[in-house]
Parts: sequence; structure tokens; C-alpha cells
Amino acid sequence: MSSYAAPWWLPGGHLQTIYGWANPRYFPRLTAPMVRYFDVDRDARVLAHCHWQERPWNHATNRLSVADPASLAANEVTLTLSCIGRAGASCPGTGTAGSELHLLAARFTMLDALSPSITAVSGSLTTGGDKAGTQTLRFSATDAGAGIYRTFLDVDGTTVATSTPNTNTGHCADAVPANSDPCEFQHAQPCPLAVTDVDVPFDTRTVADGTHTVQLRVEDAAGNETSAYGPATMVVRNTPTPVTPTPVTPNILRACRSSRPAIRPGR
Ligand SMILES: [Ca+2]
Ligand SMILES: [Ca+2]
Repeated sequence: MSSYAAPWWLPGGHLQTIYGWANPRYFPRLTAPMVRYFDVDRDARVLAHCHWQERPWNHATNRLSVADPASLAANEVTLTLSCIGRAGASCPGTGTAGSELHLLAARFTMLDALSPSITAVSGSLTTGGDKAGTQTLRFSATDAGAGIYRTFLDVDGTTVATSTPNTNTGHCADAVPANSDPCEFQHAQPCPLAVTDVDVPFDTRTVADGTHTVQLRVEDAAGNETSAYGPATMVVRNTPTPVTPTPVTPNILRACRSSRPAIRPGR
């Protein structure tokens, strides 16, 4: 670490203090200051105007991780407040200088290992024959725990459509859509435990004519999924097969002439 060397025209700590007081620095992007007192000795307290980072409560040092599934299974979490300071001191008591614990946010992992149960599957995609235009898969499902969250329609192993059959008045939706985790909710049981006659459409014109595989997966809000249909083979035929006209052969024309009754003049 390099040590600071004052310029020759500003010797001594006191002069530097006076210089800093007379020439306050200006940082327009700093957050608003907060007043804090720091006890540096038994009879010495320092007043500070602290420019904290934004959302200081969300700093990593303020986060508490409870990684005990057994305690979470009991639906109880205990948070203990402690403090550190100089030797022999203790946490302040109640009052304006009292110690406080503010719980501003908490994140819990859902304990739900039960996948959805599919109760009925039907729809035009489940029947035989070539498919054209928009076809449909229909299903009903139940779940225990977090509830039915999303469907995934896969064609040739690639997901081409997802949907949430029932948003449960907004509870069954990613609470923090800005990140990559789609399973973040603000309710213990965010999604409905049963959905009935859910239609999942598929426009076959989005793929080429020919044979494809199709699968429908159903996922609960904890990320457990069940295959509701397939993978099954699907033949897409949107382009009509051209019809080749049957040519009329000369032999038929001759037969027509010979079958016409002859008309002889004078009879
Ligand atoms: Ca479940
Ligand atoms: Ca998210």
C-alpha cells in the first residue's frame, strides 16, 4: 500500500483539516447522507454523515441464510439479534438508542416433491390422421403443494409454447421477472391445486409438412413436472397433394365413334 504524502505547501494534519473544511468536495451522484455516531472510546464519539450504498439493508453482510430443512419443515424460523463492539460493552437497551432487528425480506425454498397428476387428456392432436391448421391438446390436472404453474408444448424436442393455465389472481406468477429464476412467488401456495379442461393450441403451419414428435409437459410451482401427452408422432400436412388428371386415351375416342348409330340418307 502506498502512503499519502502531503504537498509541501500543506504541511501538518491541522492544515489539511482546515483545507478540507474550507473546500468541501461535491459528489452529485452520492446518496443522501445519514447521520451516524461512532463511539471510538469511552468518552469520545464521532459524528459522521454517511453516504450508504443504495438499499443498504440488502447488502450481503445483512443477509441471513437458514439452511436447515428440518427447521423449515416445522414452519418456524428463529432469528437472533446480537451485536459486537468494544470489550465489556453490551447491546443498548430499549429506547431511542435501543437495538433493533429489522426483517425487510425473507426467501424460503418450497418443500414440494410431488409432481402434478394428469387426470384427462384429449384434443385433436391426440387423434389419428394428418394434421393441418391449428390443433389442440386438452388436459386436466391436480397437484399437492405449490399448485399447477405452467405448460410446455414441445415439438421435435424443442419447447415452442408455454402458458400458465390459471394465474390465481396474480399469485401464480414470477414475483421477480427480471432474473433467470421463473419459480419465485410471494405466497406459500401460489398456484391452483386443480385445473380443468385446459386447451393448449398448436399451429401446425409453424413447422414443415412431414412427421414430427409432440409432447405436452405440466409443471407445478416448485418445478416438478409430469408429461401429460407424448412424445407422440404427428404427421403435418398443410400443403394439398396435387391431383394429376387422368388422360383420355385415343382408344376410348374410337369406341365412342363406333358406338354412335349410323344414319343413312333416305331412311
Ligand atoms: Ca406439487
Ligand atoms: Ca424470477
